[in-house]
Amino acid sequence: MREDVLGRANVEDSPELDRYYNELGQQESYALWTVANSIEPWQPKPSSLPQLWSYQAMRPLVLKALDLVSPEKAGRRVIALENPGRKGTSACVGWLYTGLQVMKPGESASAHSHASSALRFIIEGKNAYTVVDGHKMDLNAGDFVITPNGTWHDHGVEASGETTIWQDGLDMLMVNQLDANFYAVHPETVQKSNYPLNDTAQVFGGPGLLPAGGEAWSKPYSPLFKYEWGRTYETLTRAAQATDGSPYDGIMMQYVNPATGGPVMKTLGAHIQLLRGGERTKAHRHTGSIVYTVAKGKGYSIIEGKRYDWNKSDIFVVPSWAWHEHANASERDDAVLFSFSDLPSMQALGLYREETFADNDGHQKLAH
Ligand code: GTQ
Repeated sequence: MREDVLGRANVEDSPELDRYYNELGQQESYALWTVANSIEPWQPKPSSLPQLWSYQAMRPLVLKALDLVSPEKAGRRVIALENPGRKGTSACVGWLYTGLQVMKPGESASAHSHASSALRFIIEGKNAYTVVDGHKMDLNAGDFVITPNGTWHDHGVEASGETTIWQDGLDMLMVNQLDANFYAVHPETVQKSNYPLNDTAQVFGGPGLLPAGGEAWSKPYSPLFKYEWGRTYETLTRAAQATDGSPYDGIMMQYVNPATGGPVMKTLGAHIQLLRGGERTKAHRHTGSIVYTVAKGKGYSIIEGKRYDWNKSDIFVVPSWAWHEHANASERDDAVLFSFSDLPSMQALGLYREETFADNDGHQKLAH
């Protein structure tokens, strides 16, 4: 890819150069100028495409897996979402992975750990649970839970519960890119739960309150593990009574590690945002890839000039540096978007950048 710009590679081909490139190839080397303009783009050029997965279309396919494979055989019974621009990479956007895991009452999936970090957002069901390093939590629709880097985790649905579908989000593809992943199977299939049910949420989940003194937390991830939907939604609606939030994000909250105020895990973060009735945000773009799940309501997002209409539990992705803006389709009811992202990685590595859309009162023109 030649570019006729001073400071960029612009070397014309010739038979002599072709012979030279062949010689270099034989020594496992190459001339930088043949690839420089591609490997040093002027700005991020994600091959991931914006994409929306309709829950209405995915749900029956996910439920079908219940009759086709057992969690014992599958390890995890998950239908994963792959970006159409990234076939073969297992990525839903950037180096993020997401999938819909389904379990019947009484089923469980065995305990393991990995160097990658995972999170889950419960889409539907009742009385599911996860055990993270011996801490057992019950999970219901709208709950958000983390299983950080290196922690043992297993999960299932209580016999008294209902078939549960949750969304898994992992950084494993990014960790694999860095050749840093490890995986281990727990010596016992199911971890013993050593603590009272929901203990970390009980101890660390107070509103603006943390245990004084003794119970300090020094691990590099949130001690809270679980963020319950009821309190999360209440927090959003209370904030909406007192602030207009951001013109780009509406009323947006970050799930944080209460011990630091920072993201829940080092690599992956998560947000929840409320769009009030009739609200339409302005467009912005930033580095970092985002996976959105519609937690409540209906609306649409415009991503790189194309409109994506969404309904409850739909999942859609915004690639890095893609313009995006959101709208609530209802004038009366609020809409809520859950999202997870690699923003903590971007920030930690000093790669975060953001830009607002200046023209047209902050709104993209729809491409036809
Ligand atoms: O539960 O840790 O969807 O390791 C994919 C890989 C979930 C998990 C997935 C995993 C997990």
